[in-house]
Amino acid sequence: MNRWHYVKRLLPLIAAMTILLAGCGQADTSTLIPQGPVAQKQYDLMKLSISIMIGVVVIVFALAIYVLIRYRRRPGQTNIPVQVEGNHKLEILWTVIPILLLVVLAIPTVRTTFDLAKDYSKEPDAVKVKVTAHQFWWEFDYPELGIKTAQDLIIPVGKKVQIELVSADVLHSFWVPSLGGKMDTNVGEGNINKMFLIADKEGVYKGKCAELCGASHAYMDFKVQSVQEQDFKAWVSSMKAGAALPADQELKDVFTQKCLSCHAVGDQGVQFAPNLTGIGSRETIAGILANNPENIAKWIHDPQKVKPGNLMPKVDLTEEQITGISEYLSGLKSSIRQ
Ligand code: HEC
Ligand SMILES: [Cu+2]
Repeated sequence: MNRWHYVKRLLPLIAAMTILLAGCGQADTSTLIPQGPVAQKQYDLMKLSISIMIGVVVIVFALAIYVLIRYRRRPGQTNIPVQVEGNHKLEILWTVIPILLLVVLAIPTVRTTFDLAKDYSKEPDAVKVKVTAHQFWWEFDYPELGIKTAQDLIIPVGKKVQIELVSADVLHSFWVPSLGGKMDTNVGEGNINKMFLIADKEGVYKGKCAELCGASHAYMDFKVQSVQEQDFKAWVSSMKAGAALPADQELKDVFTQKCLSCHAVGDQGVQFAPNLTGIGSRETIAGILANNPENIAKWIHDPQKVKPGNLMPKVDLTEEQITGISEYLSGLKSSIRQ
């Protein structure tokens, strides 16, 4: 079989890959479509380094192909061509050029690295958030504002959000591709990683745990939602206003006994599991299910089926109680997505 036959057979695959991969970009999840200055700087570095690498590859390959053709062994040739080993000019050339390329790459890389490592914890205007990663959910604590939430990180547009990262159990990694990251969350208060994010526009940006952390690592999703400043303030007030327990006395007792032993609603309960204040307004349930009463019920029915290995057990409840609690939770709105 001649060699072009292989190339012809590969062509459709290469064409299909090109089309498929070109379709990857989505403004809410792609590092290639940055939505804020941090992501933009990271993207600029990627562009610079990839351009340099492409330049090197093209030139080296062109030279190699030229040499292969130009100096190939011709029919009847028996002598060895002139050798250039130890040629000073060439050796200096191919030492100096890579050094120059590395300098060109190093200057913006070092500058950006220091820029992005700035700590705005003392800046009054920055919003401070302490992020705690858990198997398999995200806790967002706003110490200066006195609120705690989970799964959806709400931030004001255009403001610096200074983030402290810790883990409650194993190593995780905080990554919002279109805004910035990724950075590990370490175990122990002595080992806090810091970073900041800024969102240019209003929007919902998908986040991921980027470090294999257990059975449901792939489901450890979260969102960053950026809203206008006044909407952010309204959200903070609505979260601080707390939330009522179920109106029905029986449901209230069941919920208090069986759920508030781990969860919190308003100022009631325990902070072991996601704080459920405002859960009715979140994008998702448990970070992955669309937010509606049916999915809340599905979650309560069997949390292990949705997210294998997570720390919420199957709670013994009647069908009626599950429906009642799901509707109650669905009604726990914050000022976002009423
Ligand atoms: C032993 C502790 C525990 C108990 C008891 C418990 N949960 Fe959970 N719950 C968790 C944990 C841990 C998670 C986070 C799971 C994950 O996403 O990995 C969770 C998640 C949830 C979520 C999703 C939260 C979110 O942020 O999207 C809902 C809703 C929920 N629980 C409702 C309930 C209800 C209702 C009850 C009572 C019937 C209950 N839970 C009892 C530990 C508990
Ligand atoms: Cu994780």
